[in-house]
Amino acid sequence: MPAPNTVISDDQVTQYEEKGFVVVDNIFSDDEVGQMRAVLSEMIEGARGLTDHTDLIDLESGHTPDNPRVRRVKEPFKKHALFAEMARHPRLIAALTELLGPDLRMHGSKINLKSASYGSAVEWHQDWAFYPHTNDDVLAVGVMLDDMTENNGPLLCIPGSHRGPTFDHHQDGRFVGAMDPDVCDIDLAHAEMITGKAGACSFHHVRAVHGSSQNTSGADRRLLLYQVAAADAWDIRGMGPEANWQEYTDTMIAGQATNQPRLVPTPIRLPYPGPLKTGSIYESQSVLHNKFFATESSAAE
Ligand SMILES: O=C(O)CCC(=O)C(=O)O
Repeated sequence: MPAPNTVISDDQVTQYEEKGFVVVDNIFSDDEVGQMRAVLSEMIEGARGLTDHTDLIDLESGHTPDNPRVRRVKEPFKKHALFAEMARHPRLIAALTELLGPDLRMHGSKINLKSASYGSAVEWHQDWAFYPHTNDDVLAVGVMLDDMTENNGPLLCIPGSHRGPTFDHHQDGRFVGAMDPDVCDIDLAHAEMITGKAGACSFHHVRAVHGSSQNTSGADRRLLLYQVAAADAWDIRGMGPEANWQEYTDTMIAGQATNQPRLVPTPIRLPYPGPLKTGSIYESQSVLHNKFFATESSAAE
């Protein structure tokens, strides 16, 4: 494994700690990005003919069986050996070790396709509202499978929000996986764009407020998201990996598993009562009365 400081600098670690997010270039080579794109293409071939979401594929609202449109591939880490291998890539592990320590567990994974012209927005939220843990040494890695630019619906993140409250992600008494932009007490105008070249990775803290607009540009924005936790951060929902020791150990990507969670006081709101619509963040957010990001209906057709 390369020395950590050859992958992520001290300044980048400080930026992550202070802002709650950072981008590190060149974690993956062009060849590795090409391999991931090729496997992704194979995975979404099955969308033709589908009339509903599956446990692998989440469909855009404009999808038809003859004109397939995929919004998300679910749990690529578990569903294809390449994505399990890339999660253990020495350069990625070196960066993660600096940010979370040496013992690392894959909590979940997904690929948001955000295709050119119509790829869906993701409303403002904190991942912490979905899966609070016993401590907040938890983050999401965004592996850029395309260049993520200011035009193709990049991640937007509010600096410093990882040190603030956990906002209400409920509407009419049910979890909807999004904050009401008019009610939450945070200045969304302070959002910073997270951009980078294919092969770069973003790292955003589990409590950081983030979202992204619809992709109305002509360029795809495929983003592989690995949700990584320090091994001693345990999902407190009771449905998490702690209920299954084998799954917990199988999802370790570096270091040692532990049955001794580290408890750190943090602001927590549980995602209960659960969402009316389940399956993905897009589904749970689809019922929102007050959306921040515009949806161009022509683009979604
Ligand atoms: O793909 C994006 O732009 C946002 C991803 C995200 O925040 C999520 O899927 O939870």
